[in-house]
Amino acid sequence: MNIPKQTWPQELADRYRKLGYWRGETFPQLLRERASAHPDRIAIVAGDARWTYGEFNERARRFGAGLLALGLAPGDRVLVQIGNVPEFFSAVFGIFVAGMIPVYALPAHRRTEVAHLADKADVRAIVTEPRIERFDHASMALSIKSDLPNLSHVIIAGAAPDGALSMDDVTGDPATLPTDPDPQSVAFLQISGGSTGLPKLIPRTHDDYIYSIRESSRICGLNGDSIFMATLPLAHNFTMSSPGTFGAFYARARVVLCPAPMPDVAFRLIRDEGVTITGLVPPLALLWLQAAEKTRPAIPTLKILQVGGAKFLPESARKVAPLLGCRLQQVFGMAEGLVNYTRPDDPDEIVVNSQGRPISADDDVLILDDEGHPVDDGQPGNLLTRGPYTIRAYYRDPTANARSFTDDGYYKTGDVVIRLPSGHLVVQGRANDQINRSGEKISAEEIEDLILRHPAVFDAVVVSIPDAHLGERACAFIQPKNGAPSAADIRKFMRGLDIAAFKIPYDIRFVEAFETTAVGKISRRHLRTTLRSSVLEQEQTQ
Ligand code: AMP
Ligand code: DBH
Repeated sequence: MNIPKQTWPQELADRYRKLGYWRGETFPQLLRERASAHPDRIAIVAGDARWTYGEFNERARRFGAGLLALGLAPGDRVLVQIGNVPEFFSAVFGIFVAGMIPVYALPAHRRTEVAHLADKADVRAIVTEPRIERFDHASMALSIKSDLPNLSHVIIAGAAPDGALSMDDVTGDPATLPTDPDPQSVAFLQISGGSTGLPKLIPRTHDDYIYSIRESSRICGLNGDSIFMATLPLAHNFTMSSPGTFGAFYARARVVLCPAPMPDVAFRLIRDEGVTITGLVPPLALLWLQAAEKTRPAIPTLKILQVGGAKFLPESARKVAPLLGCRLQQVFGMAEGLVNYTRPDDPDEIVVNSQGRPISADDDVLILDDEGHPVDDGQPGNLLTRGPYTIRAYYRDPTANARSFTDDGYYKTGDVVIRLPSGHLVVQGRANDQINRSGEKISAEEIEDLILRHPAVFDAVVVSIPDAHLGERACAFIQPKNGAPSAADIRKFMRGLDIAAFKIPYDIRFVEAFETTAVGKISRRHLRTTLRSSVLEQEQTQ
């Protein structure tokens, strides 16, 4: 029954409860209450499938009871790797009602990432689809299962190969389901892109996450008539919680699943389903704007287009209202907690130029220079934060915790921001070594470690470079040894490492040697800074 708890200091926990932030609500209760109050209201639309709140709850309960019937117990972790199909929700809420803890993997994750997450969270089962975008996820899950003795079941939303179970066959008697979990216990493990190593696990409690979705849906004006379209992957924290699908369920609204984020598909779905709000990463928002420049789409129901996950430049931000006929909302969030929104009644200049302000009056935001001194409004500094929905530690990761949290509980976001006098934040970039490729966070260190496995590589340094289409892209500098591999060799080798394809750098450059100091070794951060500047200078002179 090893249910992890996330701990804020007692006096803060008392304060958050007293102020009504934490209300003792849990995810099983959330779904049960909506299903009993509005059993026939449509909760989820996906293609021809329309699940009412009643049906959603029944499916989740049957699946949750099925997990118990397999011998899994409350507190067990279950990894979910499912694309934008409704089974994502019956799986996740089924795990919730069984008192178990979902661990989310992105569809793009491959064996290296999924095996790491499964091992780190010590999961008992993986729930996945047979294939997502032509990749055989079922076989991958079975192969991971053969390596992890505690991972006893692979469950497939769809037809199951030998050795796996079909989700439809994982059913049980809902009377066996446990009582609701402790609202302060961990509800699920979300994942972080991070700046070092493989993804880290983020323990979010019922109380803290439900506070963030409740306030997010209020800020975004969701109500029972709202129709939220999930355009980005469902497992992404933005799509899940800002206000996302969970915020929509909180507000008793409807969720429409978009099968592909391309403008033609999305515009048609917005029109056919009367979508009122959706969220995009900046490169997709640009694609929608380009399409709308050619042919103005007839999407009058769309009230809010949210853009977040990476910096949306003011030039593009300005075009949203005239071309799409809706209001822009900038969202700057992180799976670790803190989420900032521009508000519907903010002046246009703030909506275009800032990434929003925090959800809560109790979000403590510090903006510090490199020596740890607060900077004035208008000056860039490192963003640190703590508050009623920001974690105080990663799950089972003392090394990352020592690096990412201060002694007084602040999370060091790694973002460099400016605070405006109104409290809105303007994101300037990252202080640490992360590449934000279209909202997919890539750790420079992780890619370096992967490249270093190539037998002809002596050393590698990966830096982030601005990119017109992706926002940022990775550029890898490689110092070869014995022989001269080509960029194509390196990419082929990396594809063989079973990692998410978005991590393989296209831009690979070879160097004879890296700069060293008299002492012999130079800090990687310094090296990354100089290499990055050299690329920027080169690109400017071209
Ligand atoms: P993660 O910790 O993997 O959830 O990624 C969160 C990070 O994404 C933040 O710390 C920022 O670096 C980045 N991010 C999210 N939203 C925005 C935004 N609107 N503008 C700029 N960066 C963003
Ligand atoms: O990028 C993110 O992680 C993100 C962006 C917007 C996020 O977690 C969120 C909103 O909640």
